Amino acid sequence: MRELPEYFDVAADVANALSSGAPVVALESTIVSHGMPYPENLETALAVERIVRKSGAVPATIAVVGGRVKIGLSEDELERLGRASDVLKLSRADLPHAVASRHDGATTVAATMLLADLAGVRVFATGGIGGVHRGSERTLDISADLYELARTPVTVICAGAKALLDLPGTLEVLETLGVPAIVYRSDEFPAFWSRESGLPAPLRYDSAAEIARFVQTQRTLGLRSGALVANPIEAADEIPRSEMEPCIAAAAAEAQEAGIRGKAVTPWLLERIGRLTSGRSLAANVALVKNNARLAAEIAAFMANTA
Ligand code: PSU
Ligand code: MN
Repeated sequence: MRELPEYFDVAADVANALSSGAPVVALESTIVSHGMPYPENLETALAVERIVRKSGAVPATIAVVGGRVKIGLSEDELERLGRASDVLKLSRADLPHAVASRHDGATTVAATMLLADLAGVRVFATGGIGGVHRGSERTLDISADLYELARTPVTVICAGAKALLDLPGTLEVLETLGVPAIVYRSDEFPAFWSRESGLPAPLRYDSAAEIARFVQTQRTLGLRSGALVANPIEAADEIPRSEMEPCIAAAAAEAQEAGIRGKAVTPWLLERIGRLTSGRSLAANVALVKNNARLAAEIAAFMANTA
């Protein structure tokens, strides 16, 4: 394992797996503190860790607790992040503040990638990445997740970008930044709660082995960027696009009306859409994260074999 700053705590099972070359899957914590209500957030986080283990990899949920960077969280720490309302939402820009001022902070996709890379974890499962917000021509709100994917060599397994975003714009920016967007077993880029977005898959692979080989080739080409793997939600769990779209439009209009800005936008919209769908969007969100954890563990196993 690499030399890490004093304020890093790497869980024993994660450290063992990393030093023996066994597969590890990073998991984020913003989805716990800001993406889902309690207790569903905690139940989901624990269930996702179990799925990663059952699929043959070691889970490493990443967060900042009392200013210490945790690569792998205890159940008590997960509970603390799931219950508290004063947990910071940490992207790349906020990370040093949380550490230096000894705060609790949940890491977004961007911050989780950055910390996973420092610790030597190369595969990361989440729900949906941040992206280009609708109306970005006015607000310039584009998630730091996209820029992180461009510069940090971690493979991120998600269910697409959250459909409340501008999906064509998000794919354009990924292409501009040189981030490969691979869709697993579909010709269409998925829209988080829905399998379809109407947008073609930039790249398609049908097996974890092929994805591992792609990432290996990125490295031998000297590319230091990450890769995005979009794993469509299972048909049985999805909410069709036609049903989601009116809820998303209503929530987005209300957010604008209420003057919601910056970091608050994504958590606010997720909560509002949860209410508008009477909890169905939350159930779909839970299902897709579990689905991503399984695929991530499989990819991590192939990557460990070719390390
Ligand atoms: N995926 C989910 N729920 C979430 C998020 C992703 O299913 O809450 C979080 C991720 O942490 C992602 C963040 O990085 O939302 C994006 O926030 P923003 O748009 O402010 O960059
Ligand atoms: Mn933003």
